[in-house]
Amino acid sequence: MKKLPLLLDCDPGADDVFALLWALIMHQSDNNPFELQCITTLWWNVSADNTYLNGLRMCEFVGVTNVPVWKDTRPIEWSGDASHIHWSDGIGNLSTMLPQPTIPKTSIDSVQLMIDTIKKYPWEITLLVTWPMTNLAAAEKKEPGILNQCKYIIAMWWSFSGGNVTPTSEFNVWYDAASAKQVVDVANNLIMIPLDVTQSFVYTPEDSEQFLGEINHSNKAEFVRELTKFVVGTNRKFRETHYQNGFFVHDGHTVWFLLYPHLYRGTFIDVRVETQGEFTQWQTVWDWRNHPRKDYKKTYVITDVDRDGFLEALVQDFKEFDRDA
Ligand SMILES: [Ca+2]
Repeated sequence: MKKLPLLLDCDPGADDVFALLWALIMHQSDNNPFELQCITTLWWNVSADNTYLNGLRMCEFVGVTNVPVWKDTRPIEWSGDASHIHWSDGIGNLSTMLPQPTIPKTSIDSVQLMIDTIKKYPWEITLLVTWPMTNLAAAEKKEPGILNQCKYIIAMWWSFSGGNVTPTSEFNVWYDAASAKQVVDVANNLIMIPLDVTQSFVYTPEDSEQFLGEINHSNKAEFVRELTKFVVGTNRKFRETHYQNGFFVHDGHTVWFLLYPHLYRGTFIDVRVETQGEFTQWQTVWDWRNHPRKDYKKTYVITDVDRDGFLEALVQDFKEFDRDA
C-alpha cells in the first residue's frame, strides 16, 4: 500500500516533542497509512540549534534514521524565546535521557525544502504545523499557489474564546500574525485545532500511568514519564491549567487528529485575523452566521475531542512503541 506523505513543521519544545514522538511512532508502525517525508525545525521555543537537536534526538530515540531533519537557517533579529518555560534545551534538561544524534546534519533552507517536498507530492502531502505560520507564508510568497497543492494543512493555532498571550490572541497567531493572515487568506485546505479544544483537555500524570503502567519499565516509558512531570510543572507554574494537576498537549493534537479523526468533531467556518483592534489585535474572528464571504476560504475548525477514546488510542500506540523495550 502506498503511504500518504507528511511534513512536520515544528519548534520542539516540550509539547512539540509529544507531537514529534507520536509522529515518529506512527512513521515506524506498519499499521498506519502515513509516512513522514521530512521534519523542519524552527527557532522559537528555544534556539534554532536546540530545536534542531531535539528533532534529531527524537528520531534517534524512536529509531527513525530515514527522515531528514532540517534546521532553521534564517537570520534571527529578535533574541527572545521561551526557554524560561521550556528550559535551555527545550525539554527541561531531559535531553540527557536521549541518545546523541548520529544522523548527518543538514543545512538546506527549510522553506525551500518545504516547497520541494510539496512539489514532489502535489495534492497528496499533508502538512502538520505546530508553531506559527512563518514558513508557510514564506513558501507561499516564494512560490504562489504552493500551499493549495497540499492535501491538508493541519495546524494547532487560533482561538474562539480568548488568547493565552494576550486576552484575545493565541500564541501561534500572536507571534507571527502577518504570516497567519497571509496563510488564512489564501489556503483552502486548512484544518485548525484551536486553543479552545486543546485547553478543554488536561492531560494528567495519571493518564500517563494508564499506559506506562501496563508496560515494562523502560527508557522509553521513563522519558515520557519525566517529560510529563516537567510539562505538568511548567503548566502549573504559569497557571496554564488553573492549578489542575496536568498539562495541555497543544501540539500533539495535530498528529492525533491525523491518526484518529473520528475522535474529533468540527465544522467549516469563515475565519479572519483582526489586525487593527485597540484591544483585539491578532484576535481570530469567526463568522458563525452562515453567510460566507464571496472570497471565503474553506477552513475546517475542530470544536471537540473525545477524551476517553483519545486516551485509549494512546495506550495502544505506546504498547506498540515499547514492545521491544
Ligand atoms: Ca510548538
